[in-house]
Amino acid sequence: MVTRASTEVAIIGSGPAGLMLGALLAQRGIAAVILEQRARSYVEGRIRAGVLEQGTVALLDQVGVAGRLHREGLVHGGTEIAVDGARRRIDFRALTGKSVVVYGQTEVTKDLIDARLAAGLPIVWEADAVSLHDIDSVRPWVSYKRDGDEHRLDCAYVAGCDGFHGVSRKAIPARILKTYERVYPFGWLGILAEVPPCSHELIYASHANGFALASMRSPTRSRYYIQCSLDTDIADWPDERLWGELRLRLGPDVAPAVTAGPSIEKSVAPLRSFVAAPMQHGRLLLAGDAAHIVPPTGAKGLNLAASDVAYLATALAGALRDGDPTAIDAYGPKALARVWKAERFSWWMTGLLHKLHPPESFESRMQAAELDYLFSSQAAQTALAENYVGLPL
Ligand code: RFL
Ligand code: PHB
Repeated sequence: MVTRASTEVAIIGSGPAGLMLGALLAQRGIAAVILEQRARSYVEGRIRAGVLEQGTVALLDQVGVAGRLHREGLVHGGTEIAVDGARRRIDFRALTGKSVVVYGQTEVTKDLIDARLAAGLPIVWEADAVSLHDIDSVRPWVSYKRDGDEHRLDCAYVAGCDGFHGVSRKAIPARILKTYERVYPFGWLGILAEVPPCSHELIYASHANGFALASMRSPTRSRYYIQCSLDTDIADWPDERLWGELRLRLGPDVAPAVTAGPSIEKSVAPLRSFVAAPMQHGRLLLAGDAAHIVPPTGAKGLNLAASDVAYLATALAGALRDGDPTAIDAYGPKALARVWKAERFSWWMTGLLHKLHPPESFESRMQAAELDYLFSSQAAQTALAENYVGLPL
């Protein structure tokens, strides 16, 4: 027996894209059901991004879930770039008038889930074998299994917010979907620890041994990363070795401020740039990591998910409330224009700060010249700052 239900928008995935879209649609009186393959505890436990652009904060404000963010989030008016220990502060506020907020993706996700459930809006956890049907028609539907039972959800539109490994993008025929990709020949080894951060702002460090990043989640919780090879085995990186390498790469001024402590989480993430186009096919609309991936260097992944769904909510409201189906067609091109600029910035910042080239090569001299230019030119610092704080929505 198949249990049937219907809604206006079937949202696949309860990451930041799916949850924010759900909140924006609810605000416009549009019904949506979120189908998530994982359990709530798993979704709420995933450690990922940490930096929110002002535009992302504004969206969370708009949907009324930014209370805790404003209490606990750390407002950063700048960041530091360190090159072999020499430091330069990029003053976001002076250069752009804007700042960013350090508040974990984990917390954003929890806040959105709590608000959605408190409002009595549906999330189906542990939805297995989610599959999209008839997306070329005006009556698409989604099938899934839960506890072994078969379900069918009829809808007007499907929002594919199921991340890079989800099923939605794969539902677009290969002859239509074009993908653009760069896989970087290194990863990031990350550590989360209950220790105070080494600085009140983030430090992005370029060092002969490779990139390092000092970040944080709160005044008592630190998040650090180092560039590592893709075949890194975390067993080879006991906490003490990792703290030592961080101190080395961050430089002698910062090293004494790095408080070591036991890791709460330690993992290796590969770095990738990826864009899939178009972001719409028939009644299927992709948003967030389902459509594009950036390397984390520019802190853009979560923020792009937010800008996508801001555009998507407007497009869906145009189609479903204002009777203007062409509103949907505007979504993909508008989102992609912003996505490509964030891809460019993330790729540029990755190339600027990572060890990529042999020491005496032409490319490594170009990289050194670019860093020197950044340190000495206000125009170059402004270009970094305006991209980092987020291009306009
Ligand atoms: P998400 O967060 O991946 O959420 C997708 C959701 O869809 C669910 N799902 C399915 N549900 C139903 N059926 C299926 N078949 C499904 N397949 C998947 C998943 O369980 C999940 O709940 O995508 P979204 O919403 O687009 O949000 C994007 C952001 O999460 C992402 O851009 C950032 O977290 C990227 N990212 C980072 N970005 C930064 O800016 N800074 C970082 O430090 C940073 N670290 C990271 C990251 C991404 C990582 N991934 C994807 C593995 C670290 C990691 C490990
Ligand atoms: C993080 O805190 O996890 C973080 C911050 C900035 C980045 C990437 C990750 O660019």
